[in-house]
Amino acid sequence: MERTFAIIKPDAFAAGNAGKILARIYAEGFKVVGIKKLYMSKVEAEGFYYVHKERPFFGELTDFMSSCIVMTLEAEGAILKWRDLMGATNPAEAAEGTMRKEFGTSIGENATHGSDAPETAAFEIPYFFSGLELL
Ligand code: FUP
Repeated sequence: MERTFAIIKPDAFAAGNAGKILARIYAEGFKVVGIKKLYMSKVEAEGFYYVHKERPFFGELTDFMSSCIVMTLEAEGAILKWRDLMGATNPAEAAEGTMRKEFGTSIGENATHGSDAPETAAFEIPYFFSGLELL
């Protein structure tokens, strides 16, 4: 079993799509081992996305990441499985049936986040969850 870190981003949350995204997560067989709603501060978003700090969209991205649902998901091959269900970063390029195709509106407002590698998941999960929240 593998764990990955997932976010329902502010655009999807505000549009009332969190329930539909969660329903897909369960339908695809993930176990939701941690879940909470939070308001990410600018500083927290900057720490989370530090790998992108030199990119031109960093300011916009870290302003945008505010009211979110953060999750830790578990499944066989959870990292790739959730990346596949999310679809391409740009909703315009995402495959039919993926979360970003269905619920994303632009490359910045793309509905969901998912860890892209085991090392990323190992950083992202404990960034938002303590061990006691993942029992
Ligand atoms: P992903 O792993 O699919 O979320 O994509 P990236 O790590 O490349 O990008 C992280 C986030 O930065 C994206 F979800 C949205 C934002 N972004 C932009 O706003 N513009 C870009 O050109 C690329 C990424």
